[in-house]
Amino acid sequence: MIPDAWRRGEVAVVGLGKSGVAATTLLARERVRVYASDGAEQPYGGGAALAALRALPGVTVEVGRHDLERIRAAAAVVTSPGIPPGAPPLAAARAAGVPIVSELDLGFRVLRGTGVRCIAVTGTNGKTTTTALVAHLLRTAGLRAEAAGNIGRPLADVALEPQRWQWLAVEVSSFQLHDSPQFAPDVGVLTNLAPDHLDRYPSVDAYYADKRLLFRNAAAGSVWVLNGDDPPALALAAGAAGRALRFSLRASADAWYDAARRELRLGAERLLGRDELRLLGDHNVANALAAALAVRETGVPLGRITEGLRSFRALPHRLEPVREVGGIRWINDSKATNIASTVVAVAAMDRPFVLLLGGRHKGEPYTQLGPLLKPQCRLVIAYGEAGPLIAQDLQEQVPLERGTTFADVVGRARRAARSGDAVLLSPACSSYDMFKNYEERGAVFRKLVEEM
Ligand code: UMA
Repeated sequence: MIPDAWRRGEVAVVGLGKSGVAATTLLARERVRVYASDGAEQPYGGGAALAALRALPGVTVEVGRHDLERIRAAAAVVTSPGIPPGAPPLAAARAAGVPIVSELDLGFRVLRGTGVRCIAVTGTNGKTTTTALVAHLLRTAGLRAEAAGNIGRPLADVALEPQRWQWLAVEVSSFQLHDSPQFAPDVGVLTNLAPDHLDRYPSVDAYYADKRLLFRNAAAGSVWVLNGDDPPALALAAGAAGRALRFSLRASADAWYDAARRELRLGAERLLGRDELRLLGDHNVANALAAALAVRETGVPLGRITEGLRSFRALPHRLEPVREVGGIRWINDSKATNIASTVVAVAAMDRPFVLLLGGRHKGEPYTQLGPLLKPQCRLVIAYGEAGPLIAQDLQEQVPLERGTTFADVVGRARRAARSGDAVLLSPACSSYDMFKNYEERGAVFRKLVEEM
């Protein structure tokens, strides 16, 4: 629950995107005084949300600056995932000895009191699909379950509603784990580990260290669902209290893919055939196995899990087939904001394809994509801020063109692709040079394809 010290003083909420807006509203409901600030003149949360916050008793809202004096004097700071740990308001709080907790931790503290149980999903890739799968499987089994966290709905927002959930499927990013001392899921899933977010972390180890915080409150009753094919993921969980279960695409495990029979299995039991799972790529088989294993731990019978896996469809922006035009399949994988995700998308291609690659560079070289692209990639169209770097890294290895605007990029793809091909938007970069976020990038792609 909320510490008494917070009620005696004032809590500073830093950042007013979705997380900050929900955290402020929740604190106000818990009768805590709040100073909520955002460094931008127009925070992500938007005008209507801010007006609603201003109307709450005990809440002061400031945009365009953070009052560092006021933050230093706060009883605690509640931070949003998008705020780097070194940002001035957090540095000021830390220097003044003010405890910093994440919005996730705040939401969890309040929700724990309602008795809801929690399956947390983290990892570099596949966590959103796995989280959505977990929620879908639980609901198919008739349980009251909700998906929350990095997938788009802050935990603090879930804590605000009167609805009593039995289970939460919570996607947690490394950013959210950073300041979450009390977060303690009943079941924790680690999908995989690969370098990411090198624009925010000084090293891959620093990023992995935040991921390891999933296990910080591990107890004898904890259950960990781990990727048995991913040595770094297994190493990260080594020594954590509780029971570890593994999923694998390669060998028999607690959940595994039997390649010879083309079926997904839970130990000795058959879940369903590969063709019954309507998702592209082996990585999605791994996501399905992870979700099945986690949900089986809640007591859902196998038949219900199979039913849920059969009825699940790809999420928007994640290897999402948009449309076929003139025999060309257009695929929106805008969510691929790092090289590991693009590698996964390329591996899922079962036909020649044109690849749209670009956006804001995140630190890793693109050269590693070359050998994977050679067999089937007809053309790479490099665009955005990262365009020159991508061209430099790949032009010796694959046919490559430079695009300008996003419409120009899509137009070039249309001219280059032939009937029977795919056009894959899997940019390996963040979208922030041209778009608000990856969702907007995917939506613009979809619109251009639908207008064809
Ligand atoms: N800001 C300041 N001061 C600073 C820096 C930033 O005030 O020094 C402000 C910005 O002006 C902005 C706000 O902080 O208004 C942004 O907060 P935020 O980026 O945390 O945005 P939210 O809307 O709260 O969204 C966050 C997650 N965003 C990030 O992790 C970057 C969302 O994940 C998540 O869905 C949401 O909380 C609900 O839990 C998005 C994401 O991109 C989808 N996640 C990354 C990923 O998946 O790779 C980790």
